[in-house]
Amino acid sequence: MTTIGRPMVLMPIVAKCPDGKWGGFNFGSGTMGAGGTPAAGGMSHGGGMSHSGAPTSPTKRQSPLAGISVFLGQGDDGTAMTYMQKGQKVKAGYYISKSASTNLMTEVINYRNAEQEIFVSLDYEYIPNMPTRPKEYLDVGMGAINVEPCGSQNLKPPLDKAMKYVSQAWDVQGDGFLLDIKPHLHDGGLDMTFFVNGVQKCTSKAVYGVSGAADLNGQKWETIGAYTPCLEPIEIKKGDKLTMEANYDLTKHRLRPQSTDHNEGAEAMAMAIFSFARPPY
Ligand SMILES: [Cu+2]
Repeated sequence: MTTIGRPMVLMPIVAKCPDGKWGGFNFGSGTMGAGGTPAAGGMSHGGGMSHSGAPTSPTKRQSPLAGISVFLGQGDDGTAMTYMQKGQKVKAGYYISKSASTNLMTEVINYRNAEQEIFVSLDYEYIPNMPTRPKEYLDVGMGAINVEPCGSQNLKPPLDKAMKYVSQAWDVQGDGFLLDIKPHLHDGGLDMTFFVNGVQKCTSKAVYGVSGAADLNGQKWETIGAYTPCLEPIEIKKGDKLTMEANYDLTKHRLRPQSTDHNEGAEAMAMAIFSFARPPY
């Protein structure tokens, strides 16, 4: 979900690839709007996300998609997104002026060979009556990091054993806080752990079966419906290294079916979505 009329806070987190190019998912001027989804935190299932773009400049406020800013990007139902929780010391918020308009883009899969009516709904909490952006609140943007920033985002975990994916280091190029970092895994994923300079900061677990189990060709199929939250803001500073680990085990949870032929064996993914709160540079 985006708002229009507000420049996006660009992510100061980049991955340098062995070939000298820059990895995905955070977008500099070269990658944004180049055919993938413009949603920095959004899922890019099949989006053309190359890893050839210019690095994000933490000092450059203006997004190439001028005046469009990601307010919310989710890959899964069931887990709220939080800019600020009760008692949080880091004051952060996404300011929406009364003249802003919003835009929603969504992608759904229909596993039944029949028309279905769907509803997209959003519950939100907000602080009312703020005619201007309060200076004491850090500005926020949305970003994402991926375990394989230099390769394909589509993973193929083994069918018969557990598999741990460890990311290369992502380089932090500006100071701030990661808020509410959460995984985006596909069915089969168990959890994801985040590290700053090798120090473990949080583990988030996939929660299966939130909306019950489906019957798929006579077999019970539970899908990921939520993640346990990482609610403590994670401070990051210029020069820090950010890494992540993702665990898959297809002996515990099956992959979701392909949308094309409904056979088992769609791809897996391991990325993390977060809000980034930063002081003015
Ligand atoms: Cu995905």
